[in-house]
Amino acid sequence: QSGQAAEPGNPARRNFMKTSALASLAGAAGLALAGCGRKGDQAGATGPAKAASAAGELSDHVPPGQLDEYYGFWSGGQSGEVRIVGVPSMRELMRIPVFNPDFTIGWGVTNESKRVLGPNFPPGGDCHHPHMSQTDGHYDGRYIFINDKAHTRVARIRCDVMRTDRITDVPNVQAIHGLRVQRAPRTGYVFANGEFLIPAPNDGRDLDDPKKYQTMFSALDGDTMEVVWQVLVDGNLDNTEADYAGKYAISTCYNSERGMDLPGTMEAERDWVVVFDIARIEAAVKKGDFKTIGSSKVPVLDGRHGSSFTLYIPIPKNPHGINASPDGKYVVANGKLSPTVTVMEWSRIDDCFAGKLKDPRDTVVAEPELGLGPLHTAYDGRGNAYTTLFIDSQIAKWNIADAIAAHAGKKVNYLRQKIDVAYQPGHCHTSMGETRDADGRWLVSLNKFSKDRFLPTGPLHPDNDQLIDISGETMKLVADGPVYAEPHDVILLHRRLLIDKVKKSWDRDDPFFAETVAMAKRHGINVLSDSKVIREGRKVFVYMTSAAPIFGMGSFKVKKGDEVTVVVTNIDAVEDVTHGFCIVNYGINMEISPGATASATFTADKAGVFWYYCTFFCHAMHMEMSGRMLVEA
Ligand code: CUK
Ligand code: CUA
Ligand code: CA
Repeated sequence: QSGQAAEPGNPARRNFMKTSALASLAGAAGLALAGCGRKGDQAGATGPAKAASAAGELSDHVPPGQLDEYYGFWSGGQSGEVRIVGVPSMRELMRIPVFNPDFTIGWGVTNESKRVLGPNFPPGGDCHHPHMSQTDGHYDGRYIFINDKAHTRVARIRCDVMRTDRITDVPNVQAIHGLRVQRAPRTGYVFANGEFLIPAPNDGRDLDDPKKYQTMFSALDGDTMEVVWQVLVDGNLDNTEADYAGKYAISTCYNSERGMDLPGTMEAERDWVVVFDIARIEAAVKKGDFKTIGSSKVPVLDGRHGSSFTLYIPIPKNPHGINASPDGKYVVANGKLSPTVTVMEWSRIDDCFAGKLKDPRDTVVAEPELGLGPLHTAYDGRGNAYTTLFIDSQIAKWNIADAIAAHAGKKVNYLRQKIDVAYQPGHCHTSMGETRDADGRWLVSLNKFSKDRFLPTGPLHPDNDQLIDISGETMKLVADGPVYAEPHDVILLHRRLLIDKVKKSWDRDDPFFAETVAMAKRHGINVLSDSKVIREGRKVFVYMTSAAPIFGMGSFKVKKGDEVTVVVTNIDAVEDVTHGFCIVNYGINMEISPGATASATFTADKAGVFWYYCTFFCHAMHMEMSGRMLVEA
């Protein structure tokens, strides 16, 4: 690839995008952005680097039959799902329904999925931040946790079967945005930010008294998925992060003003990050130093200014992302409306909690100016950081040690390079970059706008997730990856962490369908061999096997008005022979992969003949894999 490949699209279009983004931000509040100059360009590398990389350049080409080196787990935004994408090929491998109904596998249709979603699950979700469980700062391959901003929930995905297994409603708050996991000694806690300010309890009181609105930081137990404590904060909460020692969590706040509208959130020159001292919080919970709100039993601690277990560090202006460096030493808050990012040192946070610093700002060791709209920062494990600049449509590469030296007054240039991305990046993420194993090979820039980069698809454009080689001295754009709306964040992990842990068929004793199998047992059914109808009053249970190309039952009869539960067990032992079970005109479809049992319950409210058939192409005689449900009037 030539260096020219790094020059995206049409420069005039780029400038137009920047101007309009600036105008709308500034215009909304009648404010100009602070530090609007392009001083950040002093590295002289806004365009692609011309120098050839000393290291071999990386390619996105993965030949047919070859496996990708990395798993990428992409959040699906308001689609409510998570996607598995191979990196570097950027091929979508699988979708994992989480908060969204999905007719392909019957998520929201099957009883097994409804047990996870809850019986009256609300439609959809808005998931931003997927993070894998860790042990001592390394991915451990157990779970991926993800937030739902739309319905104030946190979900867990099992990585052995790539299926959502728990969803927890978080009480006392509204809209979970930031989400991270405890890195050490293990996950452990899952930290979740409540973003919006609401009355407590939110039952109709104090509607017109925003001074009484509040929000909280929540910790879930990653093993039980229970909310174990909450901490009331000043301001609101945006993104969150954890340290590498297991001592702290830290969240950005963009609304220290407690504004109820856009201008209101932009009044102050500085907002803050709030640091949570986990040991002190646990001690306070143990001591009973908490209250509960409404019908929730979750301990709520008061972590507002003056509390001994929180620390508020002023940060310019409406900070957004917060990212800990993989050496375990620093954490970076991204300024959004300030052209700066703020680097804090964890050991100084220790000192501040210990009363050894007189000003919380003394935890700050650098505040480099990078460009317009810094949102998120990623790391290469070689001392460099990569920050997305939303308004500039660039990634800025900068050196942490040099930024600290510059802050101390030395004449050094911490900026290494800026690369144009297309267009308007939100998150960026490096391979293994949120763990001690950051390997500095790939960076993905999750761009919110694709504009002119792809064939037109109607007024709704895909996002553009760009793959950038960071293995050498200079960043190189390698590939564009169009994606369906709207991934916010991604994690990239080496395949060695999962490739042997992922099951290729279901274990018969898997908890995901254990309740259904136990029900069969109560009915005297061996689901591996029996195809039988059991009637209990108006409830009818239809058990059948499936083995390519035949269901264990060619027809069954029920009466109009019966509540029917169909239970299908795939007894094909052959890897990849998945069956589906769809009843025509009845809204039922479910996927049954090898070794699985799946079930769905519905009311037979239409009399007549209704064919059921297999929806996954499983055999030469797949079309013939069908049967009849006979509903007597
Ligand atoms: S994000 Cu959720 S609003 Cu920067 Cu993680 Cu965009
Ligand atoms: Cu079974 Cu198609
Ligand atoms: Ca603010």
